[in-house]
Amino acid sequence: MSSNSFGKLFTVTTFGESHGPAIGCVIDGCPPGLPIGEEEFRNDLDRRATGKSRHTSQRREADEVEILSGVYEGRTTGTPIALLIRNTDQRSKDYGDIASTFRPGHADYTYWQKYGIRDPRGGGRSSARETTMRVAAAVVAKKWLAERHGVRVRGYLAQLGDVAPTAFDWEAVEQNPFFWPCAEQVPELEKAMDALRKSGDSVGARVSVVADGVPPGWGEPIYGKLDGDLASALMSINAVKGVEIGDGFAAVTQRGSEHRDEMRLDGFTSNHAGGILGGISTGQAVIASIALKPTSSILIPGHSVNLAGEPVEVVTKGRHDPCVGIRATPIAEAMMALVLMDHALRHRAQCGDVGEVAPRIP
Ligand code: EPS
Repeated sequence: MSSNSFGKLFTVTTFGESHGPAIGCVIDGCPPGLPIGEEEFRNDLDRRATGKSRHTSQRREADEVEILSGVYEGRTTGTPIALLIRNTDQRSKDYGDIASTFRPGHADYTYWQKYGIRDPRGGGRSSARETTMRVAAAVVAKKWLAERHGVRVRGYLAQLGDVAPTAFDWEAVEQNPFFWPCAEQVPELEKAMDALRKSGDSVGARVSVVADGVPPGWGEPIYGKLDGDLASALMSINAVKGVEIGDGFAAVTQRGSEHRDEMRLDGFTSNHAGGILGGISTGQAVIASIALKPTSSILIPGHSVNLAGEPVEVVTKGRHDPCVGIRATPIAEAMMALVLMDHALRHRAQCGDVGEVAPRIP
């Protein structure tokens, strides 16, 4: 299967299936000398993992990273970094019926049509399990971006179904299982999710990611625009159906006088553009949002067809997330970090000698 790699100078290839023995990735192009240890993967992998609250899939994976290559005495060597995580909690019998049935809203039908063969266990390669390795690879990217450029990539859940945050506080985001920026609303969300889970249905979500500290100049017009690459990377996350950069679709009803971010010597007066103009970073925060569809694996019976070409009724068994968006914040951060890392190296390769150009708007 092709297209399991992305990036130009900082490339990431992931491999593995949800119920196979292991998942993994190979990162190529990482600059040498970056200190990195297995323990540094723990935090972000735990933030993304299943089974951490009653509001997500109850599959319990240890998600222990093994660094197989590319790191010597705790520092990257510039050679390919191979990371491996063994799968430990597969329950493939839940997928017995799925082997001969296409779950509505899933990749079952399209994988079958494309390849004529598929691994149905846990969704195989199409499972969100694969996103573990994106988050793992991004631990390396986040660390380099922070150390080399002071870039910080953070995300939050910006909408859950029809509930939107009524206040915003970055401090609150890491203190609840939803990555929700308003602590006061968390009990309301818990109640809504408990009711949803009982009903057997699912709901969509919106996740926003913000990268602070990105210097001006990253991104390559015309076909390697920073926003173009971000959109592609974010859209590659399971269940994502929409991507916005900055104000995104809200720009449709705005006037130019409102949308353009006026410039003063002491800073831009707004950031409707999401920190990118002409495909190149402005030096403001880079801001992107994604829309995640409601999980297709639900307990409510639905119509489908089976391999024999007969109409069937499907009820999805297994340990599924009633809202995949709840675990998507670290994944969206990861894709933003991987794209920024790639573009940092690409900018350095072509324009590293240009240096700081005056005037620079802070
Ligand atoms: C997933 C279905 C569930 C989730 C899985 C993603 O798998 P299973 O049915 O095998 O329990 O648990 O997520 C993960 C294992 C993970 O690490 O994210 C799906 O259909 O995408």
